[in-house]
Amino acid sequence: MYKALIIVLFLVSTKIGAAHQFQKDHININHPHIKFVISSGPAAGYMKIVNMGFETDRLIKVVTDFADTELHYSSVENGIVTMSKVDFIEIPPQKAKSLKPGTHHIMFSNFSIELSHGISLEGSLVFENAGEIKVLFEVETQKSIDDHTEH
Ligand SMILES: [Cu+2]
Repeated sequence: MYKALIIVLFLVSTKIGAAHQFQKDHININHPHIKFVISSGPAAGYMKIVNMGFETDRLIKVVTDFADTELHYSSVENGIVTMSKVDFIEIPPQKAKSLKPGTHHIMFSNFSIELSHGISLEGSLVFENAGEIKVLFEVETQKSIDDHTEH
């Protein structure tokens, strides 16, 4: 009985570790990662942001020392993908917002480092209410089979 319980607890904590998430106040950042095609970039950043608070919060900027960043929104019209810069990404209260291909994402450009699959890069997400949240972006090639984008 005890043995089974210990195994269950171990599995649960392992799962949390593997989930790769960061939290501050009411904001939880799940699996921040950067997908690249060529090692010099540009590359897009994706993650799931959960707002457990009772007020809307906004991601207003991303700060790194390895690249320039912009917040982007992409949409498809008549089969053509258009990307445009946005001033913020809104996270409604008690909701999760996924930054993923085909919608809001972070655009990284002018890299000062070479991207390679499996490395982690430090950065900060700045929110209007929650303030600065430090995260580690996991770097993945676009071809990665282990695709967590839909999380
Ligand atoms: Cu973009």
